[in-house]
Amino acid sequence: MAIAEKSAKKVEDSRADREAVLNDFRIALLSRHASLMGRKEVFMGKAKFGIFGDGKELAQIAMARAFRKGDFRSGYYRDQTFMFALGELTVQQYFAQLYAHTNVEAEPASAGRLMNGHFATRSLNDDGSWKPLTERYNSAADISPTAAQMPKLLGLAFASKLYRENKDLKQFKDFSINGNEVAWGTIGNASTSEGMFFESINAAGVLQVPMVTAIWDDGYGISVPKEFHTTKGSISEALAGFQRTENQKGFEIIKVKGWDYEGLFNAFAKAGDLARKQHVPVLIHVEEMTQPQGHSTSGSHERYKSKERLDWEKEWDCIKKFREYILSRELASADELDRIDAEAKAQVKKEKEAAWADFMGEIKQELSEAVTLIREAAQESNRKVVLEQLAHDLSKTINPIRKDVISTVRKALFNLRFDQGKGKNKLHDWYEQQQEKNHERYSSHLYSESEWSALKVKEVAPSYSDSPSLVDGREVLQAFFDYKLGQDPRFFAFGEDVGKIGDVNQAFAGLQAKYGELRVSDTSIRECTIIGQGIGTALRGLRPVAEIQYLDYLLYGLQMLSDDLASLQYRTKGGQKAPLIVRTRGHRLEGVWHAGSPMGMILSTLRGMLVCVPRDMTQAAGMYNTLLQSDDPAIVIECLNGYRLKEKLPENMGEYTVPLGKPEVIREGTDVTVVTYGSMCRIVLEAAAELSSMGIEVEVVDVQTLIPFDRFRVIGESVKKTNRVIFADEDVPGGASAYMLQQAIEGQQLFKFLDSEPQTLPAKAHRPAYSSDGDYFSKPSADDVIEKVYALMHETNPKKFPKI
Ligand SMILES: Cc1ncc(C[n+]2csc(CCOP(=O)(O)OP(=O)(O)O)c2C)c(N)n1
Ligand SMILES: [Mg+2]
Repeated sequence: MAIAEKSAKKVEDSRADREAVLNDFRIALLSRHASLMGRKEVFMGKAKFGIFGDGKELAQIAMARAFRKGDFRSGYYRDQTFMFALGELTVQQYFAQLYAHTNVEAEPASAGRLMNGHFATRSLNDDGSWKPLTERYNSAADISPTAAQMPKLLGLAFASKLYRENKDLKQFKDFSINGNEVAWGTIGNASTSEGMFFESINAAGVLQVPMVTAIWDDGYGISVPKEFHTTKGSISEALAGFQRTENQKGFEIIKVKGWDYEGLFNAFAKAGDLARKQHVPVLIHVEEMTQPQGHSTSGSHERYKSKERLDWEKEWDCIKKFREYILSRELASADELDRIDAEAKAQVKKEKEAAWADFMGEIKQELSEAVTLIREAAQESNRKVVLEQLAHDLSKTINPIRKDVISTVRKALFNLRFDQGKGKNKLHDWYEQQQEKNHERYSSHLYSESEWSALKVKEVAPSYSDSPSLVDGREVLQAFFDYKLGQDPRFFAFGEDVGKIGDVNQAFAGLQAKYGELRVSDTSIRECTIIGQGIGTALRGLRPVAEIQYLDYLLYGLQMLSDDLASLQYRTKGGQKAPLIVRTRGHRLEGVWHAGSPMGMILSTLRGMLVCVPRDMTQAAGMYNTLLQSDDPAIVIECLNGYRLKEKLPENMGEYTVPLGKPEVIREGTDVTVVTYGSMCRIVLEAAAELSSMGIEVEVVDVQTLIPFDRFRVIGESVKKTNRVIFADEDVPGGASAYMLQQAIEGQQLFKFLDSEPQTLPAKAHRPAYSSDGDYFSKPSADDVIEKVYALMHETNPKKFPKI
């Protein structure tokens, strides 16, 4: 390059540099003013709660500059500046979330379903199909529990490893370009005390995945200072042993100050580079951050911070230091910076007002329609005075919310109960239309609403040759997994002992040798991050089957499933999906930790996931096939005592599917319906054979899936015939048997068909005691079923069935 050219480039560079720095300054101030005004909105009563990112602006701008298309963030409520800097969040959208605007265009992260500070980008089109993620900046959908962003972060990073190292995945360019994507995590200093933080960090070090974890260290977790949270009061010092060395893989650990503009840029650039190119996990400990407004709108930090600390925070505020840096480098004058500040403030004010007007506009429109309709109905009613008063009060509400409108309409309808007029009908119709809209606003997308919903997968029955081979149950599964691994490179399975030995019951036996360690892999013992690994990879278009070795150990992963996976489609209103399948085994074997059947726990914590309880491995394989063609997340609980039982091997492996929510009548009968599932099916069938010899014909219904539950009224049809029903299972009293009773009796309005009280037959309330006797005295046996059914028949006809 000629000298003249060189110096021209230098001028060019410094201009670009100056403009970039001033733009960063503008974004920092935009974000700061959003925080300051956000807090005021809460105190004015326009929003219920606020938590803001003030004091953390600079590091987030640095992180945004190192972030590339295709990358993913998994972070927490402080990250507004990062989202602004990437252009993935406007100030108006930010305020729309603060107000809980239910319109998805206005508030794309959660459509008003989450309180402010929960960031997310939309990975899906409106029809549930994927957008090309490699052309986008991606943020996983935040959740509130501290550190719960970490397990999924591991999975997001692990996906890059799979995309890079498995050549059959190179074709999926919408999801990854050669595994070049970095997963960026953010977490507060105090949240690093959580077990899942340590579990995720350890797993990332073992797996060597491109995961950059930035710790925003402001010295506190609400009121508690970091000495109470972290050994040595420093997470980077506590984790120093994770530092990689020349000879040993591990983490790169970087320390930087939250007010050091250049230091932050270098730290994040270096971290991004290392992770992206070499798949080395990196930890960035960002110290000396502040909280200018305290933790949240729920309290004031003057209560627990000393005057010295508060003064220190003022002095070391990152925006103040940034300003000093710009002035010292003479990149702009004080006047120029003041002007940028004033402009940022004006912009925030304008966008905040637009967000409020938009939010209020919709509600005011509904309010005005309701007032008009109540007044019209009042004219024809002898409750005119009351109704007019209701309409009047509603019309005068300051800052009305939707509840004010709908509640008033309902009160009006209570008052109109004796009226027959047109006005009442119009009001009623309007109310019903609104309730449909409100269902869509507040209750849609708990399950997939796309064309790939598991409920829409075509049913194909298993077919058998004239003389089918009789094989161990585990071999049926093995045949299916073999088929699927060969058919879909996105499908992979992992968990404790899943790789080399092909799981403790050998359904994957030999498949690692055939398909490689990336497809069928062993993990360390870490249920919580096994689930996170599944969620993160599923968020990036892969089809994981994450194994929890025994159902009793699901508890370790349950929190991730409940808080994250089960709520994902709901809390993003269909903006993200993670069709993870959790495979586990339970119900009946031996002892307190290998024979549990905590189905009620699953049912009440995992709404949003499908819950499959196959009675044998043929049904299980068919369910996996259904699920792997769908985009719903699910859990499949196989029968722990079923792997060595003989089953007929279907001929059309990989083709046949089991429809979800369709119970099967596995024995016909006329006297009593026994509804059950899983390992209890065999026990109830055994009892039914014995009862038949006593002159009682039991109809046995296997529900097959608890969610969805009997979409075809199979139980109802059976009860219409028998007029008696027992719900039997191995859960505690009031657990899944009570759930089935509620779903069937209330859901299918079976009360009128019953001649006897509906009953449940669960296990004992305690955990199952060890050994065969422990099982017999803890869980329902065939004898218990016989007694229960017989007692019902005795009550009906004591002559024919005398007391035993
Ligand atoms: C599992 C769980 N426990 C408690 C809380 C309540 N909580 C919310 S934020 C917070 C403090 C977090 O502090 P830190 O990680 O340092 O983040 P900071 O707010 O300081 O940025 C607590 C205890 C929570 N959200 N989740
Ligand atoms: Mg903190």
